[in-house]
Amino acid sequence: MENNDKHFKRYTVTTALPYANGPVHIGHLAGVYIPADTYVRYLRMKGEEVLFVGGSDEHGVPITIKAEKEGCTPQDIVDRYHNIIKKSFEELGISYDIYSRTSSKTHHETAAAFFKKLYEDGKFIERETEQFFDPERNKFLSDRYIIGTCPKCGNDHAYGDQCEKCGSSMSPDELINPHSALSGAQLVKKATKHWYLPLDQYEEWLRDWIIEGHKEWKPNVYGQVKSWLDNGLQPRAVTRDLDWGVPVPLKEADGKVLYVWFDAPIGYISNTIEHCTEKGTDWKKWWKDEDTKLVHFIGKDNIVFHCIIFPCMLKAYGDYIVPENVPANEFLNLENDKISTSRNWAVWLHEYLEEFPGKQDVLRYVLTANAPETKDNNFTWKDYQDRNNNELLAIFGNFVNRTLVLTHKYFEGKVPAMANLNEKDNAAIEEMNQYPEKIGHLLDTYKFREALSELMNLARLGNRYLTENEPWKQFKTDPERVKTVLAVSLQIVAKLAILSEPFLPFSAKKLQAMIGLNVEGWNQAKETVLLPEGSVIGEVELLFTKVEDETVAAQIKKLEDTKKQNELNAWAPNPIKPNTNIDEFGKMDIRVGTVLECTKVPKADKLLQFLIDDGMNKRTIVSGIAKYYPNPEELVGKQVCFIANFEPRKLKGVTSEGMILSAEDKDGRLVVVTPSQPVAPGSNVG
Ligand code: B3M
Ligand code: ZN
Repeated sequence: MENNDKHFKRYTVTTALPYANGPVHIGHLAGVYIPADTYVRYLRMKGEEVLFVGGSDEHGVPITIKAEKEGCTPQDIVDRYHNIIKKSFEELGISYDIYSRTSSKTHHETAAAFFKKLYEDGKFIERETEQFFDPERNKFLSDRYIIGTCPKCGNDHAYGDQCEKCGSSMSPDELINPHSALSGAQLVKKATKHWYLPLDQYEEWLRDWIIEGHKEWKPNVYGQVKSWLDNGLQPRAVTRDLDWGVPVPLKEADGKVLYVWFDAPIGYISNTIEHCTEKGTDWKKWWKDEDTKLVHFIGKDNIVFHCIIFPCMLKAYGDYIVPENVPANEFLNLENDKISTSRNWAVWLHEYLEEFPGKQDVLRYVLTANAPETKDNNFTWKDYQDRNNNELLAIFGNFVNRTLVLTHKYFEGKVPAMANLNEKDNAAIEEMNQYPEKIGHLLDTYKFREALSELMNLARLGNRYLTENEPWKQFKTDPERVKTVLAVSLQIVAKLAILSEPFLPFSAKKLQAMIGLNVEGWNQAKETVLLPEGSVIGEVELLFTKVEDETVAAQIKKLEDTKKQNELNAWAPNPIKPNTNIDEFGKMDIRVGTVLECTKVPKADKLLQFLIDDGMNKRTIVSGIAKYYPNPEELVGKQVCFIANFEPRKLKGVTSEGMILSAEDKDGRLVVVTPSQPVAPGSNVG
């Protein structure tokens, strides 16, 4: 069981290293970064020694694909997004001790040395396999660079690992006519050696450590690890034939790099080394001391890497500690649709910070209150507005503001003595004193949503107590009573100022300054009197402001525009037909005609009947575009292009002499083709 009673001397807390091929979005924040920061801030307030490590994951094929697409280098890509990510984390108050990156020299050295030690200790299996090779680019290709025809659905642009059209996952060997996405060349198979970590050899140890030893882990994590073990583990390749990554430190491994999921978790260690080197402190105590509690914050798609593969690497190495807990969250959806970087279906952190200045805590609050802790959850802008207006503003902000304003109004901002307490006062005091313990225990056990809800219950207690005692009605008749009520309320405000800091750091600091509270730590909140008689309350500012309907509407429109843009991007014109030639084309007699009449064909909701002046005669042509021209008379007088020598045919009793040319838009809408300027009816189109 987690050693809740074992007091660890220090904590190493890590967060999944986001791929530096795009910015971070609310799904990342809700899943990983906000709960981790809340946990770390709480630990620090308890006086614990904590190292909070983050960084960018800068290797892997998605980055090289993006670089190919943009015609730049992978380093350009990671430099761009590493800086965007790092800056936006800082602005949201994610309080890392270090946020570094895996393209750093320290990381390359650390990861290479880690591999070398396992290699020299004989921990790897070496295997030679046949892989697809691009003879034109003279390089092996990873699955994403191999394209071919999907054997399941015939999609001729399926990738070596997955067909995005039918969703089947596959190996490149299953693709029909596999060829290179880079050069288009037919691929050849070539032998190549790779090094494998024999995960199967660690099954018993993993079972003992996790299945027996950590039954307290979150069910979604524990369950996934158990099913991986029940299915049996296979040796896992830890090297790749790629040129972007940490080079494999072996002479025989030219042109090979460490598999990104081998090097990335070592990034936690190399970033620690980088930090401690800078500070002149010992890094090993954070990773090689049993008195250190290691906690990984990740999303559910990273469970196998953090609960099986990386621990096996650490175990194989020998003297590393392994995580005490991995409280992985599930996924957050956006407006009931999966968040997607490629479809730009996201609320990007850097854009939010720009569009909602000063509202970092609102986002932290909403994403904690709505966190996908046990199941996937959904973010909507309406919920964002409601939680801000009906919870932060109406409960927390309103209680604080009324208490402070009334203290200024009746007592010149001086805190009255907490005296003449009646039964109800004592009940409120007893209840308020329970919250530090209650919230602390929930945070210790990674229940952030529940912890935040208890914080709001403390604010509700304050609101209820103030409203029930109505000091604004009693000041004239019983000022002593008002002194007591405000004194008690001010102690609740002070508790909120301390206990809210892990969740709402910006508002907490602002409130602490307003009430002149010097926060010494979490346990200080257990004291009944935090603001003694005579302390002075400073100038009162609003902690939260209303989120207006227009603000939410603008964000929803932004998403709708994204959806429309995606449909446009997703739509591709039909493939060009086989070549024709001038002779073939010459058989078509295409003319311009002027519309004399245009009416619906009776009992045929799709058909319009045109009377066309073709420069020689008047001819009737029927066309299936009625759905797109609800007021067909609007076409009278316009000029259209039509095929004059099209075989006449009877449609719904009307003889049609020709075909009117229409363009079919991406959503199937038909639009008649007209000359850009008026020409004589009968003019040839060529
Ligand atoms: N770069 C991010 C992800 O899978 C991955 C995490 C690495 S943590 C060492 O979303
Ligand atoms: Zn398919």
